[in-house]
Amino acid sequence: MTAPAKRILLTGFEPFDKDSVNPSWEVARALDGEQIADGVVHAVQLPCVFGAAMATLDEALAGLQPSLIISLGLAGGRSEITPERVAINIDDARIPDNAGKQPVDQSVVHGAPAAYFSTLPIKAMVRQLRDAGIPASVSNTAGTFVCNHVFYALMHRLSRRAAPGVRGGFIHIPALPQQAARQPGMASMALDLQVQGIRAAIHTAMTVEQDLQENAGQLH
Ligand code: PCA
Repeated sequence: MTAPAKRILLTGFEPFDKDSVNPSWEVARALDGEQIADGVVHAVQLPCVFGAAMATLDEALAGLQPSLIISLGLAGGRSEITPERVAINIDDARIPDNAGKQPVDQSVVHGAPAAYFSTLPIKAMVRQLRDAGIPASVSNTAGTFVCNHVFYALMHRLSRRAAPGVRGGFIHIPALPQQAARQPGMASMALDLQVQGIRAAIHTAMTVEQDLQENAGQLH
């Protein structure tokens, strides 16, 4: 008898900042139901709202009991797929979220640690993507908006659960060409390539135990 497939939770965000599309949700829903390695993808859309995004994530975690959790978000202006290294315990919003909230210097989780590292094999993912011809780099900041908020909440939850082998983290992705066409000069990546990249990243996270020890640092 074959073992039941593991559950992979893949989240994406609804559009924000008056946009009509968010590639993070387009990628997540394109992969929904797909089998990758020995897991099956379950796509869940998160509201781009402080607090509510965390609540929706909590529901999905409780309902699915996934063994891998990857949250995706748009990083407008980035040209590469960027697995994030670290989530920080701060909400500091330059623009309002979709409920009009704009917190300044508030903790994501009061009294919790300043930061958590991703438990995804971020360097192995970047290597895998580059080898497949897809631009990728490790990012050392997920910002201080709703993406970092969800990333921090996810890592805080995982750090408090005795669930060995459960990994999680966050990947920022570029804008879609249709978004860049409205903002000339903005970097973009076609949806197909983004989907291919996230599929490869998930496969790496499902199959590579130990991350690579290769340089992905930045001077500033
Ligand atoms: N990107 C935003 C929030 C939602 C999204 O897709 C961010 O980087 O915080």
